[in-house]
Amino acid sequence: MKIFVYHTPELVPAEGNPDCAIAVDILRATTTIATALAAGAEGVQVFSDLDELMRVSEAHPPELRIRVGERGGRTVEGCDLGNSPFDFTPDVVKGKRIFMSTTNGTRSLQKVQNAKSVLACAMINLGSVLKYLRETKPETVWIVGSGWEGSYSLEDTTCAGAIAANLEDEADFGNDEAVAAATLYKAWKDEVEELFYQASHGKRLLKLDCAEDIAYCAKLDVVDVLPKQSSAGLL
Ligand code: 3SL
Repeated sequence: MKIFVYHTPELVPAEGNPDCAIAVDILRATTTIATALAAGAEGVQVFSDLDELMRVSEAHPPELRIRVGERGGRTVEGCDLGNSPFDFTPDVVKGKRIFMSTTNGTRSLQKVQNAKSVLACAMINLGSVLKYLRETKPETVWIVGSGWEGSYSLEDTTCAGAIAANLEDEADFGNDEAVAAATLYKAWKDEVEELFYQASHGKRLLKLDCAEDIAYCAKLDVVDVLPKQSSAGLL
């Protein structure tokens, strides 16, 4: 297994396709996706474009769909929910299809759609992703951080590093970013929540009164789900 880390979707190589691509958007899209599936959502379809989300979801029965839209941390007008994982409770999402567009996370998922397998990873489902990688042993793995509008993000690199650091005895690191991410995670693994408060998006969410979201997003292995792309979305 050879692990490559890319800090943003923009840094993903234009050529080549990995055996497995893992999108990471700790604050908060991939955390919310894992939470929604653990709460019984039927599946999650991601869109970088809001108009496309509205158009595609129109064909789905209204009582069986949830439109999720976030821009700049806030809920998009006309959507049912924003991106706080706390809103995705079983009574709200069970049996429903989620149509989701967020500022950065859904873009990174779309960017790697052609990989042989595509996963969404957060700290809260890290163990499920590690288990999948150990069982399937993909030859090449790309871990793609979502960043913020094209820039590096500390929290996504921390999670990418958590994957890489946990596999360092079983895998090779394919680029310096993988080494750096693993080093970052090992230095902060006992204070991940603290680190997230220092991240620029952590500070943005604090201004929006989302401290509890950050604390939840920093938790390790609270759900046992593996969001994996299929023709029907992430299941
Ligand atoms: O950028 C994203 O995709 C979002 O996760 C941002 S937020 O945490 O919902 O503000």
